[in-house]
Amino acid sequence: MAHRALRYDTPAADWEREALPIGNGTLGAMVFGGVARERIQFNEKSLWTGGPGGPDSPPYDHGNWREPRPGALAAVQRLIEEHGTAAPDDVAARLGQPRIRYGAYQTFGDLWLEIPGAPETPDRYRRRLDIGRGVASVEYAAHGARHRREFFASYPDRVIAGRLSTAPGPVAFTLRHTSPRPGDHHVTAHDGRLTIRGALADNGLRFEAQVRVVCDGGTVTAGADGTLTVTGAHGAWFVLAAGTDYADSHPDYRGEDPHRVVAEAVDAAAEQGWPTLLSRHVRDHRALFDRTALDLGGQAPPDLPTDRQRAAYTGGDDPADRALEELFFAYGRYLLIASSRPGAPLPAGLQGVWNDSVQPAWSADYHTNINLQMNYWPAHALNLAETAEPLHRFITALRAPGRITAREMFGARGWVVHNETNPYGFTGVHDWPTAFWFPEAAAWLVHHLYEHYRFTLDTGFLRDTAYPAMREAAAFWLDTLRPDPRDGTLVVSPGYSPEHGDFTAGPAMSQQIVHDLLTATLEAARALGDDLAFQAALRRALDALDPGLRIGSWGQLQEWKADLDDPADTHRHASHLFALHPGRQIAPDGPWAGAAAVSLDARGDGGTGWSRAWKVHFWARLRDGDRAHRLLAGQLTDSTLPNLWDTHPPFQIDGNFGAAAGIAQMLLQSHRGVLDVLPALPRRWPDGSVRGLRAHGDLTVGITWRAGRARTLTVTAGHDGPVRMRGALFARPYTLHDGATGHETAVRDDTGDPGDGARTVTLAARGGHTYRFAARG
Ligand code: FUC
Repeated sequence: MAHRALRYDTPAADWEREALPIGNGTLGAMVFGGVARERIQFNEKSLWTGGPGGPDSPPYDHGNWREPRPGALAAVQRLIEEHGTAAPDDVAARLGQPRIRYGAYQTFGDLWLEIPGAPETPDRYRRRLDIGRGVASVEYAAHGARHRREFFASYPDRVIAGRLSTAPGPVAFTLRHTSPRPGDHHVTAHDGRLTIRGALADNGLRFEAQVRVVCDGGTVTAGADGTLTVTGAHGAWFVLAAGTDYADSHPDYRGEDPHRVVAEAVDAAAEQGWPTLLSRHVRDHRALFDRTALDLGGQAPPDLPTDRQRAAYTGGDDPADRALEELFFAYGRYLLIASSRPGAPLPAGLQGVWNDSVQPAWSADYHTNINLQMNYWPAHALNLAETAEPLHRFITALRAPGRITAREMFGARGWVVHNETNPYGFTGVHDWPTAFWFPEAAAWLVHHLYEHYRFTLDTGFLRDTAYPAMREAAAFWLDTLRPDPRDGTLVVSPGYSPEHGDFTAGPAMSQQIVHDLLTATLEAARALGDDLAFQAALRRALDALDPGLRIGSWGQLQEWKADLDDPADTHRHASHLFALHPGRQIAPDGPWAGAAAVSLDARGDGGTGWSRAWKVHFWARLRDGDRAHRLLAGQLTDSTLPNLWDTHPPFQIDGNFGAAAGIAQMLLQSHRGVLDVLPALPRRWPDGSVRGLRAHGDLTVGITWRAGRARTLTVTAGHDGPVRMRGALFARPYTLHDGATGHETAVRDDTGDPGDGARTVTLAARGGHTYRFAARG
């Protein structure tokens, strides 16, 4: 098994490429490990400019049209009907508008620890991130003493914590805060406490951070310049808490002043003492992290630094390569735990919870034409369901502003959000021609609410959270789908396949997303046994809907309803394959799979990090494990930084999450109502095991395999009910035990799957029971 740590033998010189991330879903920090100067850049998720609260003129508009535009949408629809396409520039001129007060995620600044008498060149320098415990550390020797620092972000205690120790002592340092927005806050220091308090000039958002320093022996002195200096201590530690008065409530997006919560968090943490704080953190982290483990038989030399391991990686047969793949999988889970936990003010954005800038790329926002969605692909499959809670709340909070956009722009019921959004309910449009129009985003987001139900079978969640948002998103499409004069089917118009081509009526992705939404909403309504008139309306729309699946002149799955695809086009978005993943219209042995493969071949194996990670999923769903692995290997060689962050470029975390989820997708799938065991195992992974994967139907699954064949399968059912399963394991002799009774039990043998030697069987599972299949011989 891979070492569960990233390790380096020099301090980080660069935030994006080398520093190491810690986080508790709300707070994030990047640890540099400098010897004479430790730098800890930190974030609080809701420190965002933009939105309401700024000057009255011009007021924040959520991206809704500032002046009514009667007939504008109809004119674009007519243009498309007459000419087949409309140019993005023209549509943006008619339907877009310059974006105002959109804002950007902000760094909270840096904590610096100046260490007097530190050596120029220490001995045995080690910088590590132990992802199994969630602890970053720095160690070195100098002048006959060993120096050690540890840092972590505690979810239960809502602080970032750090400790410095020297054996033999003493410990001494000076701590200060700096910010790239020097004018918007004051820093005060007294009684071992640093207080950073201010308000963003842009929107008046109030923010506060406090640091409390605690030392064992020695003294802490407060400087008039806002510093705290520790001298003569045996050891010293600090805790940092931060907050803002942001709330996800439309229209003012303001809540409680952060002072009380921040002060309480640092005081309570300081009160506890370091050992308790650390052990509470490690226990909390491991409760999530240890649920899942992947073993591909990887092995890396124990002292090989991670940057060198990554640089040497070729995606070949070397066990060190497999060790990196295992680590990348585990790191994706680590990063999700660190950047999204229940109660966090916002979900994981383009950079998770991390950002060192006041003007990050794309504002480090919430792009909803793939990126935010990809961030949460690992949440359920990788057994971290609770990390999706901030996403669920974010989606719920978009409904109020999204309803206004639906009404004002489309004259429709329901709610929408377009290509990207911010914490302030930006559900309307801007005017970047190839990336401003995407009302399908709401439908794609509620897919995640329904997935939560499919994985957990939590009917309370379905009734109270998922269904109301799905129903309202579906109502929008019931009002806006239009009969296509070409063939009478219902289509989305204007439709735009993300970041690509012209505006048309009924592009594949638009149709497939709407198909997914209407299908899921109908299923949900049936599961709840309610809403019969709405069910009938959904059924009628589905019957008339163009499903967005069409095979074109060169055998490709068409991206547009007319055959416009260029076989030489290698654009990173492959949006027309939504039906393959995350949708479920395309089955690997069904009529569209071949065309999907033709399209994917033409698009090629390149692309940005998220693009490759999506392609890992596509090939896994086509059951081509070797091709999926090739994409994963390409991501590790071309799109991964020394600290194993995904790079678009720049750093963009969706690729990390997408790759981890893609590995799971190669080993287990359940989206079509059948538990597919080892659907896309690559030849590079002949022997291995995985445990703690989750599948639809409230199932937890473990698999071991040898020489490319499953040897054991354990399935723990959360609910009573039939579990259909498919795999080569069931085609040869095996034993099956019910762990709860200890008895042998049996399955119903359904079908053989011609061609690949797999069979499908059905187990009558009992909730709480674990079933173990073991190949014989
Ligand atoms: C989408 C992508 C870009 C980038 C941006 C943040 O629009 O097309 O590649 O990832 O999001």
